[in-house]
Parts: sequence; C-alpha cells; structure tokens
Amino acid sequence: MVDVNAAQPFPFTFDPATTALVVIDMQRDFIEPGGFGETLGNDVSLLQAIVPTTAALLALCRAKEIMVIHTRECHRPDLSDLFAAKRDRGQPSLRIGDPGPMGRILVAGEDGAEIIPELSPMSGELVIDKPGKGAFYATPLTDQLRQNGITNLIFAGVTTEVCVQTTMREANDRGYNCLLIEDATESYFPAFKAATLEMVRAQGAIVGWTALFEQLEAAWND
Ligand code: C5J
Repeated sequence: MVDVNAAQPFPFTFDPATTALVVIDMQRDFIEPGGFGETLGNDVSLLQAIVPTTAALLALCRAKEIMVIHTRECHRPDLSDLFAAKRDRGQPSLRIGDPGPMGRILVAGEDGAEIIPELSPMSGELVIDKPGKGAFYATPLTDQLRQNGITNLIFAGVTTEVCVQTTMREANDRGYNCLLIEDATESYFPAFKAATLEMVRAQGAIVGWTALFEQLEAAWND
C-alpha cells in the first residue's frame, strides 16, 4: 500500500494493483499556441506550464506499471455524437467540426484532437475518446476499469474545473477513490482551478483528495 500522508484533506492510501492514472484531454487544440483554445482568447501558456509535471507523473506511473488511461474530448467526423446543445452554445468564432488552425475542431483523427507529443500514449495504454466533458459518459471506461479491477484513480489534465472535475465527480459517484495531482492539472482561469481544488477536498473529501506530484512520488518511493 502507498500512503500519501501529505494529501488533503487527509492521507490518501492506495494499492497500486487496483489504481489507474487518468490523464484528461492533454490535446493540441487545448494546449498548443495556434489551437482552438487560443482562438477562443485563452492564454494557453497556463496549460503548457503543467506539461513537465504531467510527463513526470506519467513516467512514475509507467515505472510502477499501473494502468494508464488517456482521454480526448472529440467527436466522430460525421458529428453524430455531437448534440446541437453543445455545438450551438454561445457565440464562438469557431464551432466544433469547423475547420480550425489544426484541422476540424475537436474531431477525431484531426491534428488538434491528438494528445501533445510530450505526453503521447505508449503502446498498450488505453485511449478513450469522449463526446462529453466527463470520461464515463458514452465511453467504455466503466467496463475497462471493471475488467482491470481498478478501484482508485489518480487524475491529471485539463481543464481542472471542466473535464477533470466532471470526470472526478462521475468516478466518485461510481465508487472510485480519486486523487487529483494539483500541479498536473490546470485551467485557463486560475481562480476556477483554486476553487475546484477546494471543492474536491471540502467536507471530508466529498469528491476526492488532492496532492502535489512530489508528495505522491515521495510516498510511492518510500
Ligand atoms: C476540457 C473544455 N477538456 N474545457 N474541455 O476541459 O471544454
């Protein structure tokens, strides 16, 4: 067992044999300059800052040989899995499916939908394409976790308050113990990230735990 004693709001204990890492939506369109995120007016350098820590987290989990899962928010090329309510929300200059700087926005197979090269999935790692913000909705994730006997999830990725938090809440409701790595997740809005970390661990870890990468690493190597 690994005891992350520095986790908040109290120690997080997990058995690596029943634990998976879930890296949420580290895709070119959200993170790279010139992608969809930047066309929406966001400062993508905020998200780029977590790439080295996320790479170190991936390396640690690979070295410890736990299950690694990557997700991508994207839709089928015919957009049959895209609700009008998602496509038409707001007044963005580009909508999902439109041609963008890195191919069609959030469409599977397009350059922008790919995971950034620094965090590329390795052979044997599960890649889940998800049409929603949460990774459990309309995906095979539940079955995959069950088949692999997973009961604990370590989370990283973007954005903290949208796809990461939604997936953590879905996981929490399905009975998983969830640990969010604070310096391996980020938002375009620092206040939203800070609020999400607080929300997750409030009321006795109502959604889950948080810890810094070095706290997880130190506990695991202890
Ligand atoms: C994610 C989004 N991945 N913010 N998507 O958080 O729309």
